[in-house]
Amino acid sequence: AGSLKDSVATKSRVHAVVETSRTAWWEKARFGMFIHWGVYTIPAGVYDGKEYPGLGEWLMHDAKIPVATYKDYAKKFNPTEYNPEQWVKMAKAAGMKYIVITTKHHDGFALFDSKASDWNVVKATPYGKDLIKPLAEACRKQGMKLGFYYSQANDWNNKGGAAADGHWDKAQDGSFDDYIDKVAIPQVREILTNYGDVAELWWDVPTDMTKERAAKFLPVVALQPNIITNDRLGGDDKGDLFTPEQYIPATGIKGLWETCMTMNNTWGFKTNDHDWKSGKSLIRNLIETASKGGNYLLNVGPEPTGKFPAPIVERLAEIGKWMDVNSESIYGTTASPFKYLPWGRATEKAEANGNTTLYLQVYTWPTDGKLLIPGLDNTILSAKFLANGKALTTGKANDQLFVNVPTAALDETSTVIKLTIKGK
Ligand code: FHN
Repeated sequence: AGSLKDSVATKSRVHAVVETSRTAWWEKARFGMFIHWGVYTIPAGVYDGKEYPGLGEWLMHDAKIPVATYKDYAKKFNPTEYNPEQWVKMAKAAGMKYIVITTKHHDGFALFDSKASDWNVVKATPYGKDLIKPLAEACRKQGMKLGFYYSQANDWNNKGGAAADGHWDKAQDGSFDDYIDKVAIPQVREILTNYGDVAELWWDVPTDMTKERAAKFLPVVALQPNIITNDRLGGDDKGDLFTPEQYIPATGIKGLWETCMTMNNTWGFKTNDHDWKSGKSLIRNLIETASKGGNYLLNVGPEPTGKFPAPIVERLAEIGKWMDVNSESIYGTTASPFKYLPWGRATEKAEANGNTTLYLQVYTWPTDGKLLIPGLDNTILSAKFLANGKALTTGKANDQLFVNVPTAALDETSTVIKLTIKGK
């Protein structure tokens, strides 16, 4: 029999992650937590008595809130329930291996102590303390990698910052290059200097960013030689990561990629967005993404108090229950070798002994109890439920290998079958 790769339709891409020490953790991680947090959680989608339909963190722009009015919200930002240890614990329990937090979003509000602008949590809020520092400490303590989102171009409060479709308040006007030189670059230096190792740098919305302006940031990024950067700095910088957003690419991608998604319809907390995706659909997104060789960055929008909204806590726990017994089928796996499986997806792991482990991610159970694996020619050495190790028998009919399985999952976590097959 040919190798697994020969026998199934040729892969629509080559899994070309360059295994270097700098990116080795990436494929092992597969699952991270995005956190969007800031002053926009105070109005939380409502301005002047009107509910705005857009993203919570875009309210200042969508409602054209004047700078002075928006800055007043900071006087109410006092996250007394902020508990970064607990945040990291919840991320870890869900099976997440890294956290990416907005250190400064488009409203220009810095969640860290910055000398480059007083529009920050220490100077502008009653809370008066750096929010990033304790999170970095909690991540270090709990072995969680930490990444930083930084809105390098859009800044609707610091003078001269870009605004995707123009400023609405004269107080925002100023030189964009002055903003880059005096706010953005110094702040990127602050976040890459003051909080220890930074695993990922998440640029976003490169409005007005030219090659020359983008190039100015690179010597600062070099302060963190092992950092992985995304493809949104601007200019012709592609970074290390392709970053589809709110969707999973139809076919696999060459190299490192990460899709980021929300659990409802907003990144930043909104009082009235209750359109939550089910835990099951979030687990499916994780499986789909890993089965194409990508990472899943799932967003949390904490409330202004620092609490995670209850629906998010519930979903993180549900994902964690599935990951407790199935994470081996996600971490350190590579994309499915199959072009198509009628009943679900697969992830793969090459074993040191030359054999291959296949994790069959079953969504639809066969009514006849025979899970056919089209295109698999290799000898099946063993088959079992990953969740409880229960052995399964296999067979072959009309030249198609199959696994004998029940007609439905034993429970909501027994959805993965671990196959050991001979060779590649
Ligand atoms: O404009 C931002 C948005 O607020 C959010 O941060 C997302 C997350 O990927 N990025 C931009 C929209 O693409």
